[in-house]
Amino acid sequence: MRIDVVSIFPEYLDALGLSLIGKARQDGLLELNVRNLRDFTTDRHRTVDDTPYGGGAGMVMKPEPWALALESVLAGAGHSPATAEATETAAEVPEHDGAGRPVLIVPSPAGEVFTQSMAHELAGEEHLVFACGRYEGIDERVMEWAAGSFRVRPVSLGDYVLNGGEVAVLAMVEAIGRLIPGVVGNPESLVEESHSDGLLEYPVYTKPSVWRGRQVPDVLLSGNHARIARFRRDEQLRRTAERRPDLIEALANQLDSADRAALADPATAEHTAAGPAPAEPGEASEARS
Ligand code: JD8
Repeated sequence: MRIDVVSIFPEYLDALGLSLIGKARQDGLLELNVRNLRDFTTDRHRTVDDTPYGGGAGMVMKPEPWALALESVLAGAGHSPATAEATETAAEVPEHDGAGRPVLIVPSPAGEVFTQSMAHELAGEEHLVFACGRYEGIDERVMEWAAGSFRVRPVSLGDYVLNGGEVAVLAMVEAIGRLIPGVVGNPESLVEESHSDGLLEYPVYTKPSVWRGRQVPDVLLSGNHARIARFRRDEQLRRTAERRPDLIEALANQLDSADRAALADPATAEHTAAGPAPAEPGEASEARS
């Protein structure tokens, strides 16, 4: 997969040189290029913003530097930039609905919310381009113009306001990049994680089995895989019902009787999440403190 990012703070994306994504780039599983939008300005002050038409607070990002930067991305990927008339008639996109065109993701609080299923969808693409806005946003005509050469998708990370698109791009590139075959060492772990089965993931524990008086649920020490699987499923159901009832709603017709039992009567699940160990003789247990 090829990823291009355009930003006025290219250093923000340096984090994508670390960890799994950094290794995927070294291993050639992912090619990622970052361009500084200011390199596509033509004035000596490298101006990328101006006042908003219609008034209002803040500044808006100028269209021309964006067009020059995105044309450079297309040229870099061997795509011929769409000619003006092509953009005019973007509506009559050739019959193959432009599947060959790169996807231009424009992070925006006004975008479609990013999800794990969108991450899977985008992980199947050859070429993703991310346009990181700042200020009050990018002149809207840029997205209209870009539709002649890209499949344009405004995407939001979630219902809160950031100062720009860079943080959203960091999150999206990580969520998408780790789904590329070979990036995550053991693909098994991709199967078990949150949102993979519509439920939040179960709690995890490691040594020591008693830590500061707190025991690991002993079912996990039992070696009985069926009981362990049931315990974990019940924990997933309980957490999801508590923290994300909307997800339980969405899964309603996929829950079996054991699931409903766990949801109906939390106590049924064995040894719910780790609690204080029974007090040693003479030792006052925290719980009572
Ligand atoms: C891109 C400029 C800042 C937004 C005035 C604050 C995504 N989930 C998300 N929240 N916010 C963003 C986001 C914010 C951005 C830009 C994405 C470009 N800003 C603007 C409008 C209000 N300032 C985002 N993805």
